[in-house]
Amino acid sequence: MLKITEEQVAEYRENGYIIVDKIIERHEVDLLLSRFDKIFYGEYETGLDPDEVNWKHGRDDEKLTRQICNGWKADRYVASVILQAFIGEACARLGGWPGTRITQDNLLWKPPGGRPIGFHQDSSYEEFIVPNDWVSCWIALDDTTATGGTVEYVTGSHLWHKSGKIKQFHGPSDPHEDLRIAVERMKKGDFDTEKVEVQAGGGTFHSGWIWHGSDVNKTDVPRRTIVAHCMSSESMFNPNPLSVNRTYSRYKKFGRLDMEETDFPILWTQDGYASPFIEPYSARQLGWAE
Ligand SMILES: O=C(O)CCC(=O)C(=O)O
Repeated sequence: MLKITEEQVAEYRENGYIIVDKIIERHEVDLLLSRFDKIFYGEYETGLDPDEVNWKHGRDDEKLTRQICNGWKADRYVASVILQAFIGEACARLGGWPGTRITQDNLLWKPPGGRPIGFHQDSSYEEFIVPNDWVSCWIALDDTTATGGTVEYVTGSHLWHKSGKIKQFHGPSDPHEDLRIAVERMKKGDFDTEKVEVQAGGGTFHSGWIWHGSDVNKTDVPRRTIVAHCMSSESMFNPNPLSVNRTYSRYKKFGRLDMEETDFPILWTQDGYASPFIEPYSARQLGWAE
């Protein structure tokens, strides 16, 4: 079971990400791959749509990187892998939090020839949360290679200024457009990037403020990934009406800023708590309505 060390915390603080050889087991990788085939074809095990379906078979461009957010709500097999306490513990340790909630999972599928994801800072998209600081656990479901459109980080860029949303997230012809503007603003002459090459089951943890994206998949095999985008267990909705998120602010209750565990479950806290429904739900003993 993954345990984050002091050295990894120091590396994360300096670079904005760490690479980990193994996060989940091979049988969990195989389980998720078998669920990808269903979810991206619109077959939802719980009967509930994921929060975001940015690509659907037959509806969208075959060359786009396919993306679904909060697949765990649609599929309890996905929940059984991505809602695990050790992922929450690792994120809390890296983020310096007392505990971890999941904001959303991301299922990503870049086919051969699949187009880029524009370079961005995740937390710019999380303005509806206070504080909007994410730690994300990015897990490869295929072995990744530099030419295979794997994720790429701009080392140390989590310490740059906070930019807003980028012009084009999905399939831009110039994935570095907004990154270049950030680089000019920071007066950075040059900077280092790292393309993540790991075996299936391995991956990374990255800061919500690190600049990252991914290029075209130039290989003849797909690159599939699942990401747990996590926040502090103490996060609240942003009371600023200008910070509404069209999908996730719908979970805010009238007159309240706290977040419901049903929508944003707690994976782990230092006091030994996790949302009690996760285990029976992942074990398929409970359905959504229960
Ligand atoms: O895997 C990718 O191509 C991008 C992933 C990403 O943007 C993220 O995990 O925040």
